[in-house]
Amino acid sequence: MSKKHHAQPPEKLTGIQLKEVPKSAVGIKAIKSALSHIKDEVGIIKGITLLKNINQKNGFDCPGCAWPDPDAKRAFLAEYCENGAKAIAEEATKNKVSPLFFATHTIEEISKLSDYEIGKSGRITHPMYLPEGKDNYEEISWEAAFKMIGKELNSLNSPDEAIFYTSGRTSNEAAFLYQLFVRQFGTNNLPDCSNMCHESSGVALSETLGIGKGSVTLEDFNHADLVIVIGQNPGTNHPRMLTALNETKTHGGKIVTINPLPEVGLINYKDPQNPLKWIGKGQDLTDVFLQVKINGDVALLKIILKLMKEQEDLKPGSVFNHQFIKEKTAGIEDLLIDLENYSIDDLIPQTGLSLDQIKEAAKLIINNEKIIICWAMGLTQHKNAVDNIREIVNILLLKGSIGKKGAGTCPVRGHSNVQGDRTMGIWEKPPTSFLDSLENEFNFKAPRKHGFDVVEAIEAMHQKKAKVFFGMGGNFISATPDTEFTADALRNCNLTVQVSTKLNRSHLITGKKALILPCLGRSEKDLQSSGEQFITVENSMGVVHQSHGHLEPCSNKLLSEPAIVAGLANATLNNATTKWSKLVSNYDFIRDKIEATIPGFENFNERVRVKGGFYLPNNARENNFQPTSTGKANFTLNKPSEIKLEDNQFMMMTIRTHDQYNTTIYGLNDRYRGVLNERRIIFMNADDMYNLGIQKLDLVDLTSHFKGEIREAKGFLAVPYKIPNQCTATYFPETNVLVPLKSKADISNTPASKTVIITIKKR
Ligand SMILES: Nc1nc2c(c(=O)[nH]1)N[C@H]1C(S)=C(S)[C@@H](COP(=O)(O)OP(=O)(O)OC[C@H]3O[C@@H](n4cnc5c(=O)[nH]c(N)nc54)[C@H](O)[C@@H]3O)O[C@H]1N2
Ligand SMILES: Nc1nc2c(c(=O)[nH]1)N[C@H]1C(S)=C(S)[C@@H](COP(=O)(O)OP(=O)(O)OC[C@H]3O[C@@H](n4cnc5c(=O)[nH]c(N)nc54)[C@H](O)[C@@H]3O)O[C@H]1N2
Ligand SMILES: [Mo]
Repeated sequence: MSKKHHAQPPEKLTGIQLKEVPKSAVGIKAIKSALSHIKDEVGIIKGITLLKNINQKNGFDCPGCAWPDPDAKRAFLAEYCENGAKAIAEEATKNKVSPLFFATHTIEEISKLSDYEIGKSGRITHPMYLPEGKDNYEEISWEAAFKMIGKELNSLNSPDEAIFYTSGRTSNEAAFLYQLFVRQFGTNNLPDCSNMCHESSGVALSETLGIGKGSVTLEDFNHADLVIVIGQNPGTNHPRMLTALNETKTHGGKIVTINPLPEVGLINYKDPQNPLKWIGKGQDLTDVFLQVKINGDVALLKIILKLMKEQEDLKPGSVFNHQFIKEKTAGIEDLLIDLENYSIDDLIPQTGLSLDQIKEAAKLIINNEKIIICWAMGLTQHKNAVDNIREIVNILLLKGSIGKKGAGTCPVRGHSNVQGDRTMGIWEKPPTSFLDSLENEFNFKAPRKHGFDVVEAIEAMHQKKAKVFFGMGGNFISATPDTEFTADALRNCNLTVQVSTKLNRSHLITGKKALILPCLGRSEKDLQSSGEQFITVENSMGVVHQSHGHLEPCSNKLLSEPAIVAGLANATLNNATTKWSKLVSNYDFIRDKIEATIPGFENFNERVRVKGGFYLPNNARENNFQPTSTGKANFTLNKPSEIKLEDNQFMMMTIRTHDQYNTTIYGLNDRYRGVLNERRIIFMNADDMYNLGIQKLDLVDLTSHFKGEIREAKGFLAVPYKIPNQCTATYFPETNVLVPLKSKADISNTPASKTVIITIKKR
């Protein structure tokens, strides 16, 4: 095993300030915050050019989130948000991590820094190599790096001993080439960040509706009677979604929010693109707020289903859409019988709500037909996460609220191209039809055995069944659960390779040997032998469009991700029939191959050149559920949470602050929750604090409990907050050490990082 550098951020506190929780999100403060990040990281002149180009039809796709851009009108002040601006500032930063930086800083030294400090060191400028037994990275040529990887891969006993991870920023072109290379090498070991993110949504939606993606378009928000936002914090993570919710309200629709926290962004909002609205009261968004307990959602949704049925029984035809149910769905009888097994009285305590509150929301569902339900990690990262999402689908199906204007499913994706990566075949469980078509087009035998997902990959490395880890983007050590276990897993590898833009902890927790391959970012020009290239991405609503970088690359040693894959393939595969270098010379050639192998990409090169891009086919949107097992939309039977807390135990959800992008820490504030300059905090209910004798800002240690195992994280400040009792919240990655690898969602295998059972001890 290689040397043990620090896998977790240091325990050091940074000087907390608590402020009142703001009453409104976005507005002038958001603009000020965006400009200050841009000014500090990039400089003002370059910064303005950058902001002008984000999400414009001839500009580049914001690397922030996957929220779609309007089809027609783009905002006058440019289509970005505060957090998009921060994402850009982070990528276009003036700071550089050069070979000199690595020569003068040991890995041990860097690993003692916080993730905030590591990230601020800047963009990586050269390919770097960490030889076995050394503690400093050294410069290496691209050629030597590729050769080393090729040699290591070819010396494995089986291709299944290598793992090829992907994070969701990778373009369609890079992702397609990458999975092709991995399958030609001979494995389906293609875990990706999706395994920790919306995998539960994909599983639930495929089973019930025959497509793993959402069904609505942005336009639908203008027509919805009711939008339900459950388990999601768009004010921070998808700020441009607030504009869509505002449209719903302007058109007379209502909004129900279901969340253990009263997230400000959902309560009230001031349009950043309309300076006249920066002052004054702002727009109230949420009509009904249900402050559910963590993991109380199935119980809550079941009560709503029961209330719907009660009303339908009283006045048949007044609630359910019988024509839709009869023509389009299967399994309603079983659902209605199963509902009888539950009583509202038994379910209520799990929700932490009163029946009257729930009735208010149920009434809106009962009385309206065009309903959109949006969700994110608050639903997908639990043991019964798939049940959460199937229960949502049950409600929509009873109402016939799918496949029509103003209605449908809206899983709000995270990374800007995570959905596209899956479409391109970044999947450890590829469908047979996809592999068949790869084989036909590229004349090779594709492996058929399913590969490892993220959790299985960690287990395999820990058991030394996998020996090479390759990361196409992302920050595996900090994003994954069970930090110390995962660190040991990575240390067991012979070689770990990270394709990255910025320095992160995954460069420090390595195998015996390690490589860093620096790549171009979204905002940078991508020059290949035939000239400047653009890439394509797919947003959360299935629109495929171009992204074109405008900045000079931060170093002349960077390669694009497609070029890195080609280098890798040329150095690894013998007798390759695929002309990798030719494909990379002009990305149109890659797009031709995508068109030839993946349905929905007809005339890809032509259609993607039309400004704004094109929609991929979506059977659920078209009201066709043929692809499911029954050929119809399926009702399902779902179970409420089975977690029983002991009196001294708490449920902990690990969430994002307003100043982070997953493991990239932009700053130390969580402005919308009134916490400044500190990340090591735990939000607690004030009564719970009183009962434990804990006062505001007392220092506490956390212990997680799972099947007799314990894990510890020390040194967190207790912050009283409006959160249901026995519920707590902390920030990841600091508390990932408490998330047991084996605590994961049924079927989707997603780490249950929103239901960590902990005890809290005052220092
Ligand atoms: N600025 C910024 N943007 C981002 C990201 C980022 O880190 N920063 N990350 C991107 C990625 S990859 C993703 S996946 C998305 C994540 O977007 P979100 O899912 O919004 O992110 P989280 O911070 O995980 O927040 C989860 C929300 O669910 C609530 N919640 C937790 N547990 C439960 C529960 O049991 N029931 C209910 N009803 N609610 C619950 C929490 O209170 C919180 O409001 O954002 C993307 N966009
Ligand atoms: N406890 C807990 N854990 C979680 C979550 C949670 O809610 N709670 N959320 C989970 C979720 S939803 C997700 S999606 C994962 C995220 O997991 P990852 O996708 O692995 O992590 P990121 O932090 O998004 O990756 C950031 C790194 O990507 C690199 N990068 C940025 N841009 C580019 C680029 O254009 N190309 C390349 N090659 N590299 C680039 C930079 O070096 C940066 O350091 O984390 C998961 N982990
Ligand atoms: Mo995500």
